Amino acid sequence: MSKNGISRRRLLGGAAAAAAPAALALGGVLNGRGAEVDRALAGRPPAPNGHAGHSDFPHATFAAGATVDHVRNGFHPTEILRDFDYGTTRRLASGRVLREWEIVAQDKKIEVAPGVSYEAWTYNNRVPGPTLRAREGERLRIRFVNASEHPHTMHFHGVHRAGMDGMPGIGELGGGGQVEPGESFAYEFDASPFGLHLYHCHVAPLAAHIARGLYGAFVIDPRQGRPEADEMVMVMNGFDTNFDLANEVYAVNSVGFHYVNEPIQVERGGLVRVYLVNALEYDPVNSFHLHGNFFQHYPTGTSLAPSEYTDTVIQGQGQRGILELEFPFDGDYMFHAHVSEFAELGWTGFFRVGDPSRLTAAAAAAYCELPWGERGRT
Ligand SMILES: [Cu+2]
Repeated sequence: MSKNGISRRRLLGGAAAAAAPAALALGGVLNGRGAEVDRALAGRPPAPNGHAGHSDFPHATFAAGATVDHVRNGFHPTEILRDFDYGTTRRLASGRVLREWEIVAQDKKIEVAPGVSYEAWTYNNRVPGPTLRAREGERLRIRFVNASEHPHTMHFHGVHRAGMDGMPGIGELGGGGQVEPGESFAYEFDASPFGLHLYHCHVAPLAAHIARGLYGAFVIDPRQGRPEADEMVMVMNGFDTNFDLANEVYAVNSVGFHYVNEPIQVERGGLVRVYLVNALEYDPVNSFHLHGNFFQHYPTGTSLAPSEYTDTVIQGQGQRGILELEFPFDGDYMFHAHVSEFAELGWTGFFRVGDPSRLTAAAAAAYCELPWGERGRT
């Protein structure tokens, strides 16, 4: 509940029961909870048929045509998607590979929806932090510099000694506990097990430190590698823009509706691999649902055999999985949280398969179907 006693969840539920126009409902819901979000949503006009309207607009976003200032943010979700940070490597006398990174924590204001800013805490000036990628069995060294105003750590998921766990109070004698502003520490451990993991700050209050943006994906490739694919990272996150312990904006890679404005271009028939991580705080469950297709799901990426062929995965906080799929047909295919409330507050995107300008009329008619039953770009 927020200070004024209005819960977004309750209002959304009430709005749904009354079949109120979603755009109006969202505007009303967010009144008093986030004036900036309310203004951003004001670009979505109501439609006469009672659905969230956008008849003049090809897609539903916070504000038609508006985007955040990616340059000022210093990162771009379309680039983050395929940006894997391999660090630098050198061979040790033993013949093993030592892989190293430097990660700096800094405070930084970012724009998470048009006109909606957030006082983030960042790893290397971006949210999510860099996607660190290594190979099973390598020696990893991550030099962490805390240039923030607050104490932080880097807590890696994986197998390592307690002193390297990034936990305040544990390993303090070795300097591996809480890293105060101006301090630094080098985490060092072996890359194990292979799979899709994450790292995040572990300073209390934990939810607040994570929610501010201190998290990132951590990929350990199996020794033998995985089949060649168009690989991308999706870190599901959210932003509590008024600090009432509930999120106002939901996203993949931080900017609400970014992949609606800039669909993810992929090749028809090519293997696509998605590294999907749930870094959401304040909501216990997140999910990923794909339209018009199914994917193989490798939970935590720790097995080379998929566990399920599906179109929806559910992830609790900190869970992650690898999705593999091919698109057999050209067109735009939506993906979104199947928690509909999240989808309507930013967690919605599209894959764009092939060249839309070459779509047939029939394909174009089905092109870009929106979750509330309307169609764009027909
Ligand atoms: Cu922290």
